Amino acid sequence: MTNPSPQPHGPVPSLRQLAWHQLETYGFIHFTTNTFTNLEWGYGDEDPPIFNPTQYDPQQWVSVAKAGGLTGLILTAKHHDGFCLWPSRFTDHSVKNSPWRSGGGDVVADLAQACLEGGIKFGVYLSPWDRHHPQYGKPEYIQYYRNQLQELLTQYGEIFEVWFDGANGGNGWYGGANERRRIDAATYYDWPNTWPLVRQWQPGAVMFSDTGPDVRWVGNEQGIGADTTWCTFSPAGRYPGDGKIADQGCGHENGTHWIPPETDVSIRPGWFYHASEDDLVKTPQQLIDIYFQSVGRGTSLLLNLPPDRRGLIHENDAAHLSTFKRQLNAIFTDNLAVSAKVSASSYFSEEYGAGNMIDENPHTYWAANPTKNETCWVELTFSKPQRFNVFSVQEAITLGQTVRGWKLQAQTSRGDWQTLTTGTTIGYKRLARFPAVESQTVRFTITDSLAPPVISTFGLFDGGSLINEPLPK
Ligand code: FUL
Repeated sequence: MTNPSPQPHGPVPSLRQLAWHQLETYGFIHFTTNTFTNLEWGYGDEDPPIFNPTQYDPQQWVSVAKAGGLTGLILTAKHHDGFCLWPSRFTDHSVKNSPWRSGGGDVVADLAQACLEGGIKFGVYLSPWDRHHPQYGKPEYIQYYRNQLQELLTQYGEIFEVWFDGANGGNGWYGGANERRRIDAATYYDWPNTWPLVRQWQPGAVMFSDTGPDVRWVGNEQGIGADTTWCTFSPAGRYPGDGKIADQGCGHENGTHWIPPETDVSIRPGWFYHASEDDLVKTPQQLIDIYFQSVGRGTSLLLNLPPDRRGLIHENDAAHLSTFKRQLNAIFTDNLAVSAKVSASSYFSEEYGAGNMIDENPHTYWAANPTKNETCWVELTFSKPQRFNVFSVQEAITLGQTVRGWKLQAQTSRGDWQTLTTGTTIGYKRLARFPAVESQTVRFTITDSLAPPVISTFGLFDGGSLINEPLPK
């Protein structure tokens, strides 16, 4: 007989989603003819010879990403303009016809290799909308799209994420037709028959689109997760590009599926490189704010780093990103909570005691076992007062997501309780910043949850002056 264990509540993540959650912060690489034409959306009539980077170095992209703490890179193998960064067998509109490496280059292969060597994950973006292809909008194009997907997912090793963009702007070159083509985004791409192909070719990859099936769009490109974020989401009747974005960020409490949000944002105003934006690279402080508002709200962060015309990540981007990471390390290196004595309102059994939250093992967790109407809390007591201004907490999401409300309090020297910060959901991770306090006793209360809470990690940190006043909610 095995001992009873806490049971899951509602939808739970698949193994591929669990692995994806743990990546937390990874990067986007937007690179194509747009880099050379100074556009954000190429029309589809670009001449392949304009793609000609002079100091192209994907290993530099990987080193910059790693210095910024990014755990993977997703490459725009083909953006809306249809130009392919690999020598696809199904089109001539690719690096094959660029003077770069005399037509023998393959950016997908090079970046896949650089990521492998650098020990980070590699993913691909293949734009469904193709403004170059003559058959775009007709049934034949869907086979072309799947053929290309097959090339990308079978020729370049392990892929961690496949990114399906929901954008469909209408007009384009389309083989010289120069017209506006409308598609019915609900049916045209026939996603229900494409997704199983991805599963077959890359069983470990998560698929992103506005609505999943594995990861959903957060609903904005500013780097801001919703203050209340449910990983649960009900996708029925929705499709990528349907324009229903109001609840993308928050998801659905009691949603039918586990489809967590990903927050995508560029380090610059544009997704592609423009020299005019060299002085508009987000500052380390802006990146820290983005981190707290994305990863800190239970989403993953997909941060775009666009290579320039040399084929390098610009010095400003590299410098801001590495400073951001140094500052993040300075904030999060020393978890004060691990030295506390911890007690809890209740626990499921000894095996699931509150000590599991501070044992630095994300796989163990505290499971509360409240009697009806009893509030769940944990209390941390230190041998001497501690100064802190940052808090982190994670739910044991292998059992689902249940917390609807929480508060963090510190006992003052007068013995009363000061509320430092409150919130709603937790999910994979919740971070909060507040004006620094010094206290010897801290209480974390779960004020509301769908089922008895299960908490896997808990942290208190002194971020010093790196932590500004909290942003308005
Ligand atoms: C959008 C696209 O239209 C942008 O160009 C960019 O690729 C962004 C990540 O997704 O939908």
